[in-house]
Amino acid sequence: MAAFWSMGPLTLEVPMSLFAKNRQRLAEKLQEGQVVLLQGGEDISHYDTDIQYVFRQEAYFTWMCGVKEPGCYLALDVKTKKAHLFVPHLPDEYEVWMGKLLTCDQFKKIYAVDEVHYVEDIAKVLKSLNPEKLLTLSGPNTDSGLTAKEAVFEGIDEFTVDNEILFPTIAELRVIKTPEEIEVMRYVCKVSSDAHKQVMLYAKPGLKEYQCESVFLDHCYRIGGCRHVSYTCICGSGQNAATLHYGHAAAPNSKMIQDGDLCLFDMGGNYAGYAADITCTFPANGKFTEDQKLVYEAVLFARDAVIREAKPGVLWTDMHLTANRSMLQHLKDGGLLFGNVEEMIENGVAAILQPHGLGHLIGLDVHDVGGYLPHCPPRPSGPLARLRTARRLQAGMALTIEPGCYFIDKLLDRAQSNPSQARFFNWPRVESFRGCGGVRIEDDVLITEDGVENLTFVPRTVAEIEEHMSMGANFKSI
Ligand SMILES: [Mn+2]
Repeated sequence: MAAFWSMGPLTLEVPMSLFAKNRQRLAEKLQEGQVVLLQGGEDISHYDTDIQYVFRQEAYFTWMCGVKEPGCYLALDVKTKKAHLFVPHLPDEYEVWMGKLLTCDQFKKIYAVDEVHYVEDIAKVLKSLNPEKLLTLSGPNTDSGLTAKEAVFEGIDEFTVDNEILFPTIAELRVIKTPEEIEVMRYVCKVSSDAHKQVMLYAKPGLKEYQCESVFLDHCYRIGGCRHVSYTCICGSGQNAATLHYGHAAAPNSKMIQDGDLCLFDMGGNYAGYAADITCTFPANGKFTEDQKLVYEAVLFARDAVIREAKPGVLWTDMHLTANRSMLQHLKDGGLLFGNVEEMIENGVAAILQPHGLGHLIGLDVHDVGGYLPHCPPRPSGPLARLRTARRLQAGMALTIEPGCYFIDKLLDRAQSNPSQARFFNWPRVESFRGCGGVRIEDDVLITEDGVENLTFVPRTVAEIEEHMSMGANFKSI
């Protein structure tokens, strides 16, 4: 029987051939005589205690083999295309605490790799492969500024190591998703979409934000088998919707939701390492006010414009501007802004209302790798500098499309005191929106040969949201 990873009946079976294909794609980009060596993640303790964080595998390692245990290495011999997995040789007494220890042979079957050895034999085994070069992974993550973890082991000094070839090669391969990877992304986006729909049914004034978060986590895990979410849930209601990364330790989704609040909930499950990243904004009481509708539809028009225009060959920076134009035009039509939309963009008005980029690559990392590789357009300066990539779209890329409009006091104050921006705002009208938070609409999409496949299935128009919520706790006892 073919090997697969799953969380049991009714969850997606992820075939190990997905990872074999990734190794195959990598080997095709490299030279005979090269041996790739990746080191997986390690268990991390809470400070000085013997309690560990629930382990999450490092994403490049997942991409190569899907191995879920800590403390492993993977070698890929380019000449033979053979994958050698190295697992920790755990002492027998670990069985008491961890259950039966797997043999190398069992690991080989579970992960469908060619050979399995113990980590202690790594130098010996690699030597027997006689590599001209050992390729290790080292390079910058352009979102975090941190560096990928480079493999090390005792005895590595005896090999010729190259740590420059591998990083741009794998990062580029990770940008283009295979059909097998797309299946997993469809699944995790569907589970996350359904979880958002459950939250919208459950939400009502009088609940605390974290109770909504809890419903999301429950659905993703209980129904979808997603043990993890892809990032800390952002569940902002009312004014908190204007805090882009609300939900952090100092603001743990603990406000009581009020009648009249908009809820901006940005949450995404994670399955087999693959991330979803979806934002829904909806009125807590199930009915938009006219003002809420105006802002919501400005953002929705921006999303719709990008979905219409995104396709291979198009620059992501142009998609960002397309979204800006649609949103600003709609706000102008609604009486919030005055003047020429192009002049607004030139003067940075879009970034007052939406201080973040249109979206980002997504995959094994929620802000996925490959945004600014050496062969790609560099990070723009000015208002587009926040974009996590400036690339031209290609079929097989997965991205988020997440325009937003927020009423952030600090930025509005800045615009008000800057004459080149202040002249575009209808201040009496804009002032009445202060404190109302904001709107973000975030979909996860796949770039296809001729456009976009939206992997997100949640109510999006005002009518769809109100209809969905009419079946929920505001209107029925559920
Ligand atoms: Mn996102």
